[in-house]
Amino acid sequence: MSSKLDPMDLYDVRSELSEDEVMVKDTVGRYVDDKVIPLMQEAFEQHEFPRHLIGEVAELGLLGSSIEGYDCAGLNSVSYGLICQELERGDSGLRSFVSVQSSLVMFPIHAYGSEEQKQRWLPAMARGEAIGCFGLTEPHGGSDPSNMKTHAKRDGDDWILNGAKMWITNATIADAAVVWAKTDEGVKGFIVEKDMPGFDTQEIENKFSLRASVTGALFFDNVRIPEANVLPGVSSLKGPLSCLTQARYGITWGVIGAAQACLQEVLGYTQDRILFQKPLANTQTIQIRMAEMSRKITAAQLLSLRLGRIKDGGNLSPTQVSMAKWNNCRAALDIARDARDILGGAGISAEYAPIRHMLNLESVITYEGTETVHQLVVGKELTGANAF
Ligand code: TGC
Ligand code: FAD
Repeated sequence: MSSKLDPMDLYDVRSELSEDEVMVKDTVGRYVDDKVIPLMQEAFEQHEFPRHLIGEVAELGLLGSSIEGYDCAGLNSVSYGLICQELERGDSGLRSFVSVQSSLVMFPIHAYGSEEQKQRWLPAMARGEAIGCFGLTEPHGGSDPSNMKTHAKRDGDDWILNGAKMWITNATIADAAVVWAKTDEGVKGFIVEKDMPGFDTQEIENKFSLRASVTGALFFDNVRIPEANVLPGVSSLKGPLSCLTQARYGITWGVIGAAQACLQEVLGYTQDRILFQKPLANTQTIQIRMAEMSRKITAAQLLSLRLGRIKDGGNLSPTQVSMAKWNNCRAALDIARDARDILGGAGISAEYAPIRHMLNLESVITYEGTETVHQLVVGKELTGANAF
């Protein structure tokens, strides 16, 4: 049987995309094939984020791509999703960089910042000349940010910030950190600049996951922050949680790319691997396993596309994002683990993509709300009972 269906897109999701969306997908896809995939194995092995990619993704308009104005591309949500998908087909580390810069740093400055803050940071961040990070998680427990200890007190026209944040993407390379802290006036967002006295960062070494991404800790010891660096538009946990909704949405697409890279690898490998006088691809169990991968990818694609259309329609519920973040991360991680196994011994080598994606996805299923957090968000929606 010869099939005309695209093995990476069995339900022809591509035909549901507008011309502009197809152009975004193809442009980023070509970039990832040419410039990203060839260097990711080494970057992962070297435990290094390839920083020269920042200028390239900026040049392509991928930073803050959903923002209108401020030198940003003003693309719709489906396009942002497709960008995440194509980048993560290369590596979750690069997609993480773009997620954090776009959804967790530029989004809150755009949504809650003053005009002066927007003018100062957004164009520079879109060009990749200023890098941001997002500090919400603290060492004592990230799932429950309402229990944050980092706090700020007014002192004349300034604020004094104390505390620590942990597991922060881009921590040591950021020019500005959007840091969430408790105050007497509610949870507020502070733009902490890298040279402010009392602000320190430390890289987290020895990660076995997201090795091609910078992760670190932030420390605040009586950091004096001028009022001009406080986001005026929000004073509650809704501020940081609304940023998470943006980033989680992108992740639902991103992990599809990682899963596609794994399926692509085993589709090729099993054609060439001859065992018991026939290609591995001709055995029933291998076909069932790859069909399972395709089923999960297809379901994830349809979920994210529908989610993107809802988001572009302006009616997105965080619960819907939780469902897709949970489903798609679980699917991608299961696919990566199974692809690793189908490669046999070769599957433990970084020369093949699945083990790198598998290790990365262990972070992706944990950050931006663990699987359990998203299951309990859906559970709360269904029952009305808060089980956290
Ligand atoms: P809860 O009482 O439910 O809500 C407080 C207020 O916030 C609103 N809200 C949301 N708004 C927008 N989006 C969401 N996802 C929202 N979730 C809640 C809510 O309506 C309420 O508003 P209001 O007006 O009534 O005050 O808050 P809770 O404290 O009970 O928390 C609920 C829970 C557990 C779901 C939340 O704390 C949570 O999501 N925890 C997980 C934390 C998390 O995901 N952290 C991620 C850190 S950033 C990160 O991982 C970056 S990785 C980057 C990368 O490299 O890609
Ligand atoms: P915990 O909250 O301590 O959870 C531990 C376990 O308990 C988990 O399995 C969890 O599911 C489970 N659990 C929690 N609550 C319940 C419950 N009620 N019932 C049952 N089980 C429960 N954070 C940022 O702020 N900014 C970043 O840029 C950022 N980047 C990251 C990059 C990487 C590589 C990683 C690994 C993390 C990053 N994070 C970032 C942090 C991430 O969001 C947290 O790791 C995540 O939210 C989980 O928090 P935790 O690690 O403290 O685990």
